[in-house]
Amino acid sequence: MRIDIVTIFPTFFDALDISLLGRAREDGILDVMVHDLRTFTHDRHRTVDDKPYGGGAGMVMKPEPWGEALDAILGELSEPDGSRGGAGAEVDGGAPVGEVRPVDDRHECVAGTIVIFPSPAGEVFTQAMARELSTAEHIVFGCGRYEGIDQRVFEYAGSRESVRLVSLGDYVLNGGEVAVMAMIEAIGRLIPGVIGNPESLVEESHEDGLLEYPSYTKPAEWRGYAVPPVLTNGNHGAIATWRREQQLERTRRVRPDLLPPE
Ligand code: 6GU
Repeated sequence: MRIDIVTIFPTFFDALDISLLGRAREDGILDVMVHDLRTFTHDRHRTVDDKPYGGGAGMVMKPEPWGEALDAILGELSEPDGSRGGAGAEVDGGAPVGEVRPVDDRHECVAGTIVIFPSPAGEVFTQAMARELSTAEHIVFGCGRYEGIDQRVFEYAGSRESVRLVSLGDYVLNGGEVAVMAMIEAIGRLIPGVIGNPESLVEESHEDGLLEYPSYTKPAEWRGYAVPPVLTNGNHGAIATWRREQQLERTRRVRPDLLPPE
C-alpha cells in the first residue's frame, strides 16, 4: 500500500519508522511519503492560512497550496477533456464529499486511490472502516490545522478521487496529525504480512463486535490476586464459554451501544 500524508508538521510522522509499521516499510509492504504543505507555497512567509470569509474566530487553510499538493500526489490533470493524467488517478466516481457509505460490510474493498481528510465533522472511524481501507492501493491523508481547510479543496479532491472526511470520535484535537497516526496504525496492522501472527488479529476488541476478554499469565497468584481457576483446568470448552461471558459482561457494562438492540 502506498500512503501519502500532507501536513505542516512533517516531523510528527517520524514515529512511523518505529516498530511494526517501520518493519512493514522496510519490507516494502507499506510505502509512506510525508509532504510538507509549505513546499507548495510561493510567498516569502510560506503562508498556508488566512482569515475566514464572513468573519469569525481563527484562521482557515488556503486552497492554493492544497491544490498544488494534491496535483503533485495524484498527478496533474493533463488532458483538456478532463481525463486523468497522473499515476494512480483512475476514474473512480469521486463520491460526494462527506457522503456516509456503509462500512459494516466486511467484504467491501477500496479500488485504487482514496483521499481522507481527518475532521471532527467527518464520519466516525471504526474497525470496519480500517478493514475496508486496508484493501486500498493508495491512501492520501490531508491533515488540516487551524479552523479547517477551505471547503473548495474537498470539492476539488472529490473531482479527482473518492474523498472521505473521517473523525476519531466526539472530541476536539488541534489538527489531523494525531488522528492520521491512529488511522495508519489501525489500517496498517490489517495489511497481510504486517503482523507476524494473523491469528492474533481475530480475537481482538471490536473484531467480533464485542470488547475482548481479560488475559492472564504466570504466576497463578500475584500479590494475593488469583488467576480465575477456569483458565488453569485445561478444559477448553469451559474456557471458551467463560471468555465469551466475560466479553458480553464487559460490553454490557462499558459499551452497551455495541450490543444489538433487544
Ligand atoms: Cl480527525 N480531527 C480533529 N481536528 N479533531 C478530531 C478528529 C479529527 N477526530 C476527533 N477529533
